[in-house]
Amino acid sequence: MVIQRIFRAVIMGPPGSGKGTVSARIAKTFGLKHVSSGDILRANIEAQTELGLLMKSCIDQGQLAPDDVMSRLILSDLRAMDRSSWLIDGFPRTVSQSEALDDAYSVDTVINLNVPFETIKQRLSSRWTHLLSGRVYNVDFNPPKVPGFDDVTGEPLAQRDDDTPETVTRRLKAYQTQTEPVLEYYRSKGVLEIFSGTETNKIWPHVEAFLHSKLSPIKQKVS
Ligand code: G5P
Ligand code: MG
Repeated sequence: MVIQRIFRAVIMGPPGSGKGTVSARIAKTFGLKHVSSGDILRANIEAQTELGLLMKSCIDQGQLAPDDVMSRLILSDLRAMDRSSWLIDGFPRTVSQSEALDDAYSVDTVINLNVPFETIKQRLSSRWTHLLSGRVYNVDFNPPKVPGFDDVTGEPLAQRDDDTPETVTRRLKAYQTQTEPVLEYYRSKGVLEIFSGTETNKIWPHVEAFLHSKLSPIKQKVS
């Protein structure tokens, strides 16, 4: 079965709340294209592009990249997939970015993962990432088949430079001051759906059931 009409969604939540993990499940189950602003920035850093070199110190320090840079970057990616249904992860992150997105597209739903900060701090210290693809692992939750190596490419995994405890604290602060107001923005538009919990495997069935009410799945349920 295919999705009948174009569906545009945003996934929000604090750093480490499971946006990437849940997005991968949504993409697999419902066929939405997953656009992750952080993955795009890290791929640019890995490839040492001009953008990557400019944004690296900002990201490593746990600060947000400038609104105009981010809005241009993501909107140009979205324009290239005008006929697809998509799910954006990590954008918008400020009210100004939300307005830029709104000017170009109408968002059908905003999924917010509401996970306590204490849970997040524990998770991020044990996250390992395949930086080029954005695939994430966790030594306790979803370890790679071979420790230290990506399941798909066999390439080595790395810890993100912004996953140190000090930088995680700064990222959580930036989330509270700059990103939480975006939740109110979407609540007032009537498109915000909140999913609370401390375990992705318990949150996921609720997200999946909610999306089932709006979309046709393309595949069997993921475990
Ligand atoms: P990112 O890349 O968007 P964040 O900080 O928003 O980064 P992050 O860290 O990528 O979010 P996530 O995607 O929400 O986290 O979470 P995840 O990776 O799926 O899960 C976190 C860990 O927990 C993983 O190891 C996972 O396996 C594990 N896990 C998941 N569920 C469970 C569970 O139930 N139990 C356990 N034990 N573990 C679990 O942005 C990075 C930077 O880029 C810039 C900013 O500088 C930002 O800080 N940036 C922007 N700047 C301005 N505007 C924007 N729009 C920007 N977008 C990015
Ligand atoms: Mg992520």
